[in-house]
Amino acid sequence: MNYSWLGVLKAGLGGNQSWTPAWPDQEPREGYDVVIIGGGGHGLATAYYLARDFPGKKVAVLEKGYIGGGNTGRNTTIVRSNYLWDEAADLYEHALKLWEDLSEELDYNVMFSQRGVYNLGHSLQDMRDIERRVNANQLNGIDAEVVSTTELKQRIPIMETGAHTRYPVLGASFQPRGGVARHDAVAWGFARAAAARGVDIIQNCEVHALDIEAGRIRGLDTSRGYIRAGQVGSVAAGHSSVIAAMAGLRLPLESHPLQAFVSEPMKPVLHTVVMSNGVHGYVSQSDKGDLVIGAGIDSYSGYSQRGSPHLIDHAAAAILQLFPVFSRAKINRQWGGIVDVCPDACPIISPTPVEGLYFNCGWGTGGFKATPGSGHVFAHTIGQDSPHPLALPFHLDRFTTGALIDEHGAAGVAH
Ligand code: FAD
Ligand code: PYC
Repeated sequence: MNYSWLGVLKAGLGGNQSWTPAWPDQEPREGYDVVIIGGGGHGLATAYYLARDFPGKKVAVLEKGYIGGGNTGRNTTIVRSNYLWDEAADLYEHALKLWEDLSEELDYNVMFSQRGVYNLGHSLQDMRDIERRVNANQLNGIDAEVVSTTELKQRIPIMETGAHTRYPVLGASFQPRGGVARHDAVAWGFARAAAARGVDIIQNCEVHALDIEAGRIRGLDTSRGYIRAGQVGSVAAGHSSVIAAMAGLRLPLESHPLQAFVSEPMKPVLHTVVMSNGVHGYVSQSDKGDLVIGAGIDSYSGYSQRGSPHLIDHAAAAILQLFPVFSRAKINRQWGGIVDVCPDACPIISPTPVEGLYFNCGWGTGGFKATPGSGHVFAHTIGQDSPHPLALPFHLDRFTTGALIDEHGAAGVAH
């Protein structure tokens, strides 16, 4: 292919007829060894690692809309691994290590930018929690430091930290290796690399029912017909409870809208990511220049990918208290996604009582950062029919044994 500007111009004017698609648009086959429900980042990553690590298996991803059109394409792309408890820290750090080589692994630029993530403290209790979490992170070999207000002001001069403000900033945790990535590129990169290894990516294919016989999965009824399946992995984020109900299972999940918005693009002004759990807001600046701002979840449960405007209003007001310099920026777009929230703010990565049926869900407001790690451990869990050691603590059993992993503090977004 000719990549000169003239070549690109000619191809564009000719309707890009000479370009090969990044992944083929597949018709469903009669059956597969493994079917993944959900073409978000996690589903596509699972398919990629299955194809890479279990090359004998024929794998398909079924997506009811277009790939990345769920939370993957709606999230605010913050990546970090500074979780409190060992089990969660290990899982998210595994993902962060994979992020560091992901563009190379996929031969696709996912624009992973390690610009650092600050989590602000606004009260003495916030600061005690931050110190505890930073200590725990350091013990787990995760880069983390406590930053004083004076230091913060030097690093982010446009941030209002003073004691007279509505949200005085008493300090922060900082993870230098945290940052952001380009969300669609993550979906596209995994799709392209998975397809290159023989995975069928089937869009506009909604799963309507699961065919279960004698306690074992046999196949799926879809909007494009019946598909046989030896194993099925559900990675459907906000719709996980809907899929579980098809198998007669009830998962400990609530689906809530989570909203975000972007400003008009502007010149580079904020070179890092700033989050505040207390204020219920966070902000970063995309490579395109828009301020990317989000809030806590809407308090009601539901499946509308919209949410209610007062949360956006609240988040904008809070961010403006911290960054009065943004007060004249215009809001360009607002949207919502549906997140599936677990009682302990940790995911479920687990086999189920139905043989051959597995769930990967419950990432709530924070699953984007886990995408490669989640896909990797879920692929192992399905491929070996046995949980990956990093996935074991996130087994469904924990809701009966009581071995919950409470990550509400580190989840970073209020729920
Ligand atoms: P999705 O991308 O939602 O993929 C699931 C797919 O399943 C969807 O494409 C859906 O169409 C498909 N599906 C559902 N039902 C069916 C069916 N019956 N048949 C076929 N397909 C089906 N996380 C972070 O780590 N950092 C952040 O900064 C961050 N910000 C966020 C901001 C917002 C506004 C939102 C909404 C979420 C945010 N998250 C963040 C959370 C993160 O987006 C999710 O945890 C993560 O993207 C989940 O990925 P996924 O691949 O599991 O889900
Ligand atoms: O989990 O870091 C996170 C996050 C930031 C915004 C939404 N989720």
